[in-house]
Amino acid sequence: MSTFSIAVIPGDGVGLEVMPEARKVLDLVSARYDVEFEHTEFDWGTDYYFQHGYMMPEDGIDLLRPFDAILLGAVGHPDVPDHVTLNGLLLPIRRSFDQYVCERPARLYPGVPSPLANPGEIDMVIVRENTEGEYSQAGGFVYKNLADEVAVQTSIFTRHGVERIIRHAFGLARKRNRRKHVTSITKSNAQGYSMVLWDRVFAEVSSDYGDVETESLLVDAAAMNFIRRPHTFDVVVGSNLFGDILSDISAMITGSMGLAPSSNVNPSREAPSMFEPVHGSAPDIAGHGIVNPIAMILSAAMMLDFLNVADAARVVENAVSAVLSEGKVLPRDLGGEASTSGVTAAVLDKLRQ
Ligand code: GGG
Repeated sequence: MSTFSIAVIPGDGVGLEVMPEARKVLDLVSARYDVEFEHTEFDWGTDYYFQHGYMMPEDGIDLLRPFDAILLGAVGHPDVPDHVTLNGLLLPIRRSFDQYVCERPARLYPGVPSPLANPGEIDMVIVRENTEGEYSQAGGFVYKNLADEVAVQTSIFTRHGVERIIRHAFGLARKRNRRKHVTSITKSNAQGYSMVLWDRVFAEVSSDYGDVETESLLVDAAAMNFIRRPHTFDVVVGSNLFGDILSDISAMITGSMGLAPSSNVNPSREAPSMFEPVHGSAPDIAGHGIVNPIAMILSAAMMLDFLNVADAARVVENAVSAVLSEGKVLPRDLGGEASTSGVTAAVLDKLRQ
């Protein structure tokens, strides 16, 4: 029996509702696959912020470091600016543990309607650089709150950071063995330094992967082509900001944000990796028991893959796929009426069959 220690941070809003659902699924598969999960729950987030003035304690990173993996629900609260919640919890974890790979798969499951008229088969993974770029938090204010105030926000792109994420994307295209195709996203026509470095590194790295086809797109063209020809994408690699924006599009064309999982991975495994749904805390629907738990459940499946319990990960994905294609128990974002726990119950039923 393998035992994995999991740090569980439900966070805010619907994060508190989807996390118990993912844990039900993990409990069921752990019995069948001879693995044990030792969950330790952390009450960090905006309630913690209201009590203590920060989203997680000062030694929060040290407390998380010994764990095998982190499961995160969502962060964000209407009464706290989003830059406070994001920079107080999510981003320090990604950076401190060098989780430089963010994978955001987008698959159009059979039976799930896409808002596109002719989507074809959509099965892509967005590989988002996750520790630098536009999210580097380098900058500051001058004359803050005065009439002449100035804000400077610097994007930092290092050759090391760009090369390692691009290499990861090529490795993933080989591993998926689907279309063996990598699309690189930049805006190098307008951003003549950082994105030109990215283009150069992409060209250099691609010469080491002669078996993988490549394409380079400006981010605006990529946004258009996600709508026009989504079936042509396989692995898409982009910067922190572009990866974030494009993964909202890829989630919506495959049915809903409620289906989009993600991983934040440190491939060296020298620090824990984190698994979270792409969606945020959704305060508009939080507390009603109607949020779709599938993005969180699929994020837990990505964690199973990372922990080398790949058979269990496939079984969970197949159970979700069966529920979606059957179409009898669907959450509201997919046009159904099932509750959060009702959707999970349907997934658990499939897992038991
Ligand atoms: N599920 C995590 C969450 O709450 N994400 C909200 C968000 O705004 N994330 C921004 C990002 O991933 O960069």
